[in-house]
Amino acid sequence: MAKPGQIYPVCRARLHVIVFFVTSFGYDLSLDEIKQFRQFGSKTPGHPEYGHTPGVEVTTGPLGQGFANGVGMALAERVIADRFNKDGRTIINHHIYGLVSDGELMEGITSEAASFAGHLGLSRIIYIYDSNQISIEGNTSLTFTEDVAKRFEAYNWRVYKIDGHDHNEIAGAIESARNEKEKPSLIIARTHIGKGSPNKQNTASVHGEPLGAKELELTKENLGWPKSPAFYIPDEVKQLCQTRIAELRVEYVDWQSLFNTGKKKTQIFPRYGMPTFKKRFLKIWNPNYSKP
Ligand SMILES: Cc1ncc(C[n+]2csc(CCOP(=O)(O)OP(=O)(O)O)c2C)c(N)n1
Ligand SMILES: [Mg+2]
Repeated sequence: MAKPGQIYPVCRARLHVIVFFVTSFGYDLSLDEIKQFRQFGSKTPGHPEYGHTPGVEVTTGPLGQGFANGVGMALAERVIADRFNKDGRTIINHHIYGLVSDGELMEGITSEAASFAGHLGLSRIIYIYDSNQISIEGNTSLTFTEDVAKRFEAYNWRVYKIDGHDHNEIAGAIESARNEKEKPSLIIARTHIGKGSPNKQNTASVHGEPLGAKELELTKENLGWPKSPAFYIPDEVKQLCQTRIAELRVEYVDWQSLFNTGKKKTQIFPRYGMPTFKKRFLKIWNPNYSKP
């Protein structure tokens, strides 16, 4: 899962955590890439790229684009499931998770994509709205006072409201959303940007500026974290990742054998055959694509 709308405004600390997860799950992406954050040609760009960063299908930059990408991915899940899940084999069966922000929900593209997802009832979508009520210019009360829950209910979405810092509430809402069969889900999580920072919590400066050495120290003190190293990941988190990787390895092997069983029987993209489909599709998607 990545923040769909934008990778670039993610502050360095959060990006560090995302890169940690991507590297932990076996992708070839080092922490040094953070130093190239938002640089043209780097592996952590601030603009849309496809298949560029290991472990990341698409990067974005424009707010709302990731929200819409996720809707496309959810549509693909249903279309492909319809074609592949034959003869009692369920080989396509996944959810699309996303973290979306105030800025994203302000964008027009989000409304269009949300309306379409609600119309089709793409219930595999589970988006968590990081409702910190702070955007780049300050408090969202400056420009954004609509009732997001009512808007999404009107689009035919299931809406939940939770405290975004309460782990049990997060887990409970995700569980309910996973059981939802008719509508996409939006979990509105009330959060506080820069939580724990004594002087900067709930301020717009946390959005893009580093906290600064002094405030970082105060924040860590306040949270009861060690002051060094600067980028610190608790052992429990590392352990959790290791356990999950082991579980996913087993799931992956099981999935491969399910996929390979009866592969010949399942006609993939019967109109064109997969190679032709790929060739045509990739030509449109990437003009430099040259493989036959
Ligand atoms: C279409 C578009 N317009 C403007 C921007 C510039 N921009 C980057 S982040 C941001 C808003 C940040 O606030 P929010 O989305 O609430 O993120 P948070 O800081 O709360 O994580 C804006 C306006 C952009 N990236 N894309
Ligand atoms: Mg915000």
